[in-house]
Amino acid sequence: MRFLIKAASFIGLFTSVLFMLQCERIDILKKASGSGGPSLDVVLTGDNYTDENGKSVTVEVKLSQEPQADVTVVVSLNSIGVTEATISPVTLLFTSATWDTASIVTVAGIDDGTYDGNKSYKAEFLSASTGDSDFDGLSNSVSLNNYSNDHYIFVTATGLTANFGDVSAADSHCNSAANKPAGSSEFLALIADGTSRIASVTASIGDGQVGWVLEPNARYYREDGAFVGKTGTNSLFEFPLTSEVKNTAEGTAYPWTGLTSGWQTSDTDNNTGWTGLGSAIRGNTSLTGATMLDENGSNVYSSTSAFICVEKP
Ligand SMILES: [Ca+2]
Ligand SMILES: [Ca+2]
Repeated sequence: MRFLIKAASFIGLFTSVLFMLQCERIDILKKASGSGGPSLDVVLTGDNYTDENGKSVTVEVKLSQEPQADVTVVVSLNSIGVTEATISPVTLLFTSATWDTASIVTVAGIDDGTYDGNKSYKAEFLSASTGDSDFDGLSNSVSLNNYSNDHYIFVTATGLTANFGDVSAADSHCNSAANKPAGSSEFLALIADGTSRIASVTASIGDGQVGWVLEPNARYYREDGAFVGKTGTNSLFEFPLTSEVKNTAEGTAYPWTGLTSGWQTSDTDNNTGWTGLGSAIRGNTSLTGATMLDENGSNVYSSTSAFICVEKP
């Protein structure tokens, strides 16, 4: 009798050990079916940046292995990202039939209307509400940049006579200006010379541009934060500007432009390269209409005058 009880206990123990080993084996098989175990696979297709004009990118998301139950993935942006972009859709569902079919997530930059520069942000992916514990809490992310469409614009506090030589000398004057906005990058002078810097051949169209200094679909700001105006797809300001280039405390400045109010290169003598001893066209930075480009008219070359300077991207 005692032998029979011992035998039964032994068989029971043996069955339990066998069951445990079998469970372990199933678990090992399950984890080994993917190359590195369960994970969220995310692949960024194309560029790794959006921009404030709405450029979008797509991310392909799928699971690394078949789940035992449906897996929901929550899609979001990090705290900087929510101010810089939109993301869609915000949830993804993977089943045993769709786990290896990539779901497409679209991220698009948004225009925040402030001078804030380029921003780094993340698109984040987190599995939740899964019926398969192996897929609970898996996360992944993609790093992106949102390129700004905003730039500084200012008028130099000092000037040059109109025989300063060429457009690069005017650019240098912008970049060495004591009143250049702090923390900004490189500036170009908003002038035309008819050869290396042309804004428009036909009035107000923006055709035939050469080395032109304004960006398309961009916003320009004064250092005091005032929004001066935006450009269209033709890289020309949409008039009237919201604010004058120079703030009222700075007073009026008449910068060399070499432009007509239609952005064409002025045919006044000095605009053939900014080397002559004749006269050249000046604008008026206190105006917001198209005449801000040429309102002060033709002035003798020796009138020391400022430049309007615009920031490169
Ligand atoms: Ca921004
Ligand atoms: Ca911005």
